[in-house]
Amino acid sequence: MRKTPITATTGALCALAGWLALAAPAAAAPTGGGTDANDSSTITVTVPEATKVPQPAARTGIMGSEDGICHQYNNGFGDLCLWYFQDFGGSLIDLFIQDCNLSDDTYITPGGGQGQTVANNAESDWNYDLVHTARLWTGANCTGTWGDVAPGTGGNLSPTFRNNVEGFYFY
Ligand SMILES: [Ca+2]
Ligand SMILES: [Ca+2]
Repeated sequence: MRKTPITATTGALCALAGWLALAAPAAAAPTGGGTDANDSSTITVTVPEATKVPQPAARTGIMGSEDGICHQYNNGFGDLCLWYFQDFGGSLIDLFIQDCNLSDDTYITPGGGQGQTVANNAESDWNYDLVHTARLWTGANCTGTWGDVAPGTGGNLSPTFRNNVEGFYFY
């Protein structure tokens, strides 16, 4: 089942300072096997620019996570943002802390899908972390099939993962 795609060329997805023009094909999967979580198509829409802030230094606590803003910290750490629709469309959730159970999380920002459960409901993603890869899983508790989103990349989730991500962690 796919949600109805929308065109995502305008409109504030959240309170972001600006836009970063990135025509971003999915990067190759890192070494060590596995698959890329995103499809291979080139996305021509812009991805929201990260809100850059000078903290925190470690991925501990919950500062800046799930506040509706895609953060990137000055040490290169950042949120994994997931969108309800393809092409970074609809409501998003920003996740700074790994979460292998997205069934108790809901989309935050105004837009299509706001308030909906995140698990099995994401169609696009961007890893704002420039240091760590985000590994997405199709099953609860980070089980099933995994796919990676390399640092500073994202796009539309491939058919394997579209509306089929239940958890993730950074590594
Ligand atoms: Ca955030
Ligand atoms: Ca959760």
